[in-house]
Amino acid sequence: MKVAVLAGGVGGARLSHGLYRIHPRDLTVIVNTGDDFQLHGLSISPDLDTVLYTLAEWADSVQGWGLSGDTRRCAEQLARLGGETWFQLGDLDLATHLYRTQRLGQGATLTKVTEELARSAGLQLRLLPMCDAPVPTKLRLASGWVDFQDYFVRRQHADPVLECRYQGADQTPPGPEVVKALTEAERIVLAPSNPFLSLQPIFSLQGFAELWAGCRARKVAVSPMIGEAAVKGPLASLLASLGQPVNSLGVARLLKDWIDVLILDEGDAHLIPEIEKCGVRTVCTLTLMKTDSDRERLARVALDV
Ligand code: FO1
Repeated sequence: MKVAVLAGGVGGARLSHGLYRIHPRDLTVIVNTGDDFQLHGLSISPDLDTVLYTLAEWADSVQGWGLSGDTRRCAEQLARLGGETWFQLGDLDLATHLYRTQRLGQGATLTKVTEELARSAGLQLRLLPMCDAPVPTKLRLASGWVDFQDYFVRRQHADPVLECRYQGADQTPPGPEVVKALTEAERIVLAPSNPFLSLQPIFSLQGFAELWAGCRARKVAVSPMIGEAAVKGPLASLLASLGQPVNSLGVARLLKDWIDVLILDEGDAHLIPEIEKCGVRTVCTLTLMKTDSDRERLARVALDV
């Protein structure tokens, strides 16, 4: 079965890993690039790297991002020099940014560079950025518009968000390999990623709604909310500040025009009647992924729906 996944962030990486372990061939992971930015003259793609490292089993599994066992000698020296260290780049992680920046500078597309990195990591699946041009996510806080990593890392996503903007998305089509993978897919999985920060950037791409409507695959999402809390990151705060219920019903309302089925945590079964009123079918299971076998089990549920 040809499977395509939309993913961003740590939750997206973890379910992608589960899918990869049970279904390594005919799998395409399409990753949000709205978090991408330039720092120290380097092109940094955090969600692509988090998915790559997790699939390759190189990731720091506690933190979710960066490389297991990485060191920070360069960051320590940079701090001595008075450089910017608010965004922590590990010594081994730097190699990825140096490689990507070098290859992009030689005219390679982000899709091509990502394919090279996946091959170097020994991965059999297709790992794709959602598009090749920059589509930076911006967030409006009380103090005004800020870039994504300023909001997410520098400010530790502590500020209420009043509006999200996916700059340039409506003039940027999804990459040709993305179109092909989604059109050919027999199952599309929306990983438990933040709908505002990881999925909406993909939905906002030029022509994506038409492309999506033409995809025959069943579209199954895994809710990133368990109870009133996000498993990781600022989703609960975003649901509250952007006027949605702070639970999987809020997620269902955001995704209802994009999905057929929402997989939610067993503890949230009481939300099913309200969710099904949105026209979304539901499946209940344990959705917290603490171990690799949790990831595989949830992946199997997403494919068996
Ligand atoms: N997140 C942080 O909270 N602090 C960091 O210093 C940080 C560094 C970092 C470096 C490389 C990378 O790929 C991700 C990194 N992240 C960091 C996580 C990143 O901000 C988020 O994973 C995504 O942008 C949102 O999912």
